Amino acid sequence: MNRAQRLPLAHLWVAFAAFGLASLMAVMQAMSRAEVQLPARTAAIYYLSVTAHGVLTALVFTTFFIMGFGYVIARTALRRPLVGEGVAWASFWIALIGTLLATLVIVLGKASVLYTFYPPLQAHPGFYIGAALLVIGSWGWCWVMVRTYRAWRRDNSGAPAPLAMHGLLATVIVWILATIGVAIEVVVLLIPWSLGITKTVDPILARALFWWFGHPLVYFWLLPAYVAWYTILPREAGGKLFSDPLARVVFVLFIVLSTPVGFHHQFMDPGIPAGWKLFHTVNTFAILFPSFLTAFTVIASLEVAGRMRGGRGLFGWLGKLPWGEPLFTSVVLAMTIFAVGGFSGAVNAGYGMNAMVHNTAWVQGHFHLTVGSAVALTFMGLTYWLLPRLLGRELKFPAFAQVQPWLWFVGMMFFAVANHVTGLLGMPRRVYDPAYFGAAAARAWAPWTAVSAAGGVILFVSAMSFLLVAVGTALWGKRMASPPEIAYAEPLEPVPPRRSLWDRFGLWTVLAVLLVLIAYGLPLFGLLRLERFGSPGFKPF
Ligand code: HAS
Ligand code: CU1
Repeated sequence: MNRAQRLPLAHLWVAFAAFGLASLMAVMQAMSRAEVQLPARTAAIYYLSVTAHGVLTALVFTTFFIMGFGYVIARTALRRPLVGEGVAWASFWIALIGTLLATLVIVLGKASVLYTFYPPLQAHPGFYIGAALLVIGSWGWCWVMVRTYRAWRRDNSGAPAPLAMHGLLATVIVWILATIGVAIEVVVLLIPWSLGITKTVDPILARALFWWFGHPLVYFWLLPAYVAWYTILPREAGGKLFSDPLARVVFVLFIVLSTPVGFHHQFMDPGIPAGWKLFHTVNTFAILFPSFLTAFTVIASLEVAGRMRGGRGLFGWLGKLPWGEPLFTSVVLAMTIFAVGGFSGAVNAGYGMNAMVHNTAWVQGHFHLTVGSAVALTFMGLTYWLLPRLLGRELKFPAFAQVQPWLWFVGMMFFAVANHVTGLLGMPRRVYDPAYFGAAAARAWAPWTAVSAAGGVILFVSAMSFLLVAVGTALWGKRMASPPEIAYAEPLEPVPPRRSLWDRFGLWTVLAVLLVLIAYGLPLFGLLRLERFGSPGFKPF
């Protein structure tokens, strides 16, 4: 392994450690929701566990994986060393220290506030400070990514950006816009309040700032997966990318539309005028469009691959695809699951239908299909592809790597479909006691929570198989004389040699900022002008 590989690998190992710990908690939670009487099962442990699971998967696993993957892309797609490797390492340590601090406080039972940390639930200041350090570390990553791109741009002023880097830059811009909201929430409202400097906090204002961050956060997770679907999958499938310009349009649409949609998480909240909720709804439906484009382009690319491999007839190309390759299987199953998750997302986004599913188990079903599968399963597939290339070792236990994505797929179907159904039957999310104090309605949930617990166990086996392959490869994988190179898919038609409108990141960022100012500036101003009431902090445990 040469020095350049150490930086991404350090990030990946933190991501995997977080994932392993979170998986252990997940299987206990799935059983607890089905009323399996595990030892030491109490409400306090349950909420501690749900907080740790949410933070370690949604915030730590994803962020560290994306940062590591981003460095790989910047170095290999731009074919040059990173600018500011020292800053990259410093950012890694800042993010890691923040993660360890927040995790410690959670494990000590002093921050059972769930990953959304809604006030007036109040955590120990260490939780908010740890989260802030994680974000500050990620800003260092953004800085290195942008500096490296600009150095490349100086030497290649008229050329189109390599598509993989184009997608990663979109990710960086979405992340910077998103984190401004949560930075204001944490620094101005939550840290002073948890330290006792301010006595009360305004929960609606805090929630609005959180969802300014919380929705683009989901596209910060998704866009690196899309980079893999567009630039790595078609090549690994033995084909070509169906359309390069369509992919660029998709990433640009995410830059512009990811943020001004957050009120779709607050349809049921008071204090936000209906007109603004409508504005965010229109934008939400607009942002379905780039994912429809993606569905079209990736399926077309797979068809191209299947036909290049000799597939004939309407569906004959499907059988010709490389189903034995772990990257391929993981990503295709992740995409298939995402088709279902996208459907539940569209349901969530409708004001009337949201009233039916909001705060029910449906929502946890939705996000396990999206971030928990479309994204996480893609990242697992990418790991099977990346580790041999970064470590120079063959994948250890390849049979496990082949079966693991299928286990994830089956486990997730059991888990998430059951959660969608119990949600429709009225089962709340995030509630420890599934018997609901003996309520009659709760009895209808029991068969389904058993299915979802079975799904949880299958997912756990899948997660452990993944970790076994990753750790096994690092420790015992056979050294390769010449590891495969990191290379990206060619488009079906050559990319025009001149930089196009879709590569004008400055222009798209300005448009995105304007939209954020309209979507948040005015309603936040309105909220601040209302008569202010605050809440003291609550610590139920
Ligand atoms: Fe969501 C709640 C709306 C996408 C994550 N979402 C959540 C929460 C999370 C989350 C974590 O409008 C819970 C937050 C909390 O804790 O309270 N979501 C949407 C919409 C989309 C969407 C409209 N969500 C995501 C993604 C996520 C994610 C992506 C993570 C990565 N979501 C909502 C709403 C709520 C919500 C409301 C609030 C609910 C409430 O009341 O609390 C869209 O972006 C979805 C677009 C996707 C598609 C699918 C396209 C399909 C593709 C694959 C095709 C390939 C195939 C393979 C089929 C339109 C691209 C073929 C295979 C061959 C072999 C050929
Ligand atoms: Cu959202």
